[in-house]
Amino acid sequence: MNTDHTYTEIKSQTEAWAQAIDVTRAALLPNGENYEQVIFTGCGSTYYLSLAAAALYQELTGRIARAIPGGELLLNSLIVLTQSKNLLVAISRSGTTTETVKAVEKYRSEKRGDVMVISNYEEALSRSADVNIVIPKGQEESVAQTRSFASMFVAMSAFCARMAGRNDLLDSMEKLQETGNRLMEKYESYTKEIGENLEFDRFYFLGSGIRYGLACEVNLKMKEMTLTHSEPFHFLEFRHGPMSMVNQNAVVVGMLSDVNRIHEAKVLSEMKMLGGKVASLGESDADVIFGSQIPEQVRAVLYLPVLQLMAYYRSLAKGLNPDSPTNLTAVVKLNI
Ligand code: F1P
Repeated sequence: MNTDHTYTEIKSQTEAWAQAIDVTRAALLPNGENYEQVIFTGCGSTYYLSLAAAALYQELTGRIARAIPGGELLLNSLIVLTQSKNLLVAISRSGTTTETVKAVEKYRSEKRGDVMVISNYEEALSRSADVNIVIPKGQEESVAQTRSFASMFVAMSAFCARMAGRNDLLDSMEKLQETGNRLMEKYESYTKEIGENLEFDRFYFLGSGIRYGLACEVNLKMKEMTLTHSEPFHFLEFRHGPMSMVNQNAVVVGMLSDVNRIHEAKVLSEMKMLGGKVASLGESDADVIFGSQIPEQVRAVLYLPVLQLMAYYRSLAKGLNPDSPTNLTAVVKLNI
């Protein structure tokens, strides 16, 4: 049984991050002022990426952005589409997921606005786009997205920085590659130990603001690769019911921000008091310390590699194959 692809893809992902920055720097981007709203769409991992994208775009540009799953944009488009001018950003590793492809086709046929695509493969979806960002170094053999997701996440972050006219943020992203490599080297054994501990039977990923979409994504990794009960929450939401589930068997992963650290760290210390195993990640003063000096808005990809490794090691410890999750295929193709 080959279980190496996921590991290799996680560990080599920072090269794809670098390519994502280069490609996005070189792209001819539209003027954000031409649109009343930007809609980010995708399915599964790439829908979660869309959630983070909409939050970051709106935070940096001050203009309206929202996220919707590809299937919802296809079947219930009126919940987001206005008659006014839209920019649709479709995100897809493969570029061939039926819901995303069909949603873009419908949007185009209804003349709703321009289309941008972020992908790892140059497929018809990308070729038909008004703006096309392709990151081949993010391509993967594995079913679950790791390197691909992170590469598209970096491209999305660079896109938002450029749309906000923040070249300073874009420049600071050049330090991501080196920091990501350092984090994997330093914290792989820490994350392995938690992942391999099968006394834990439930994982909660807490992330707020632009980090919520990432919390969703790492929760998905835990489900797909390890078949473990796992859920994402905004930090303060966790007190409103979910914390009933915390006991000695629970891991609570906190993706700490700088801006709201006091409030977030308080939630984590309360969960520790309830007996949960807490693992925190942040720029400083955390179990996994970034020490990157990269501005908060464009360094969020740094949360990913160690948490992907946690899922990878848990998958192996449970005797599963991380490269091919149960019941899943790399692309969902439907006859719609
Ligand atoms: C989206 C996706 C993946 C997921 C699964 C099925 O694919 O939902 O996120 O892991 O394997 O497909 P894509 O549109 O990003 O290629």
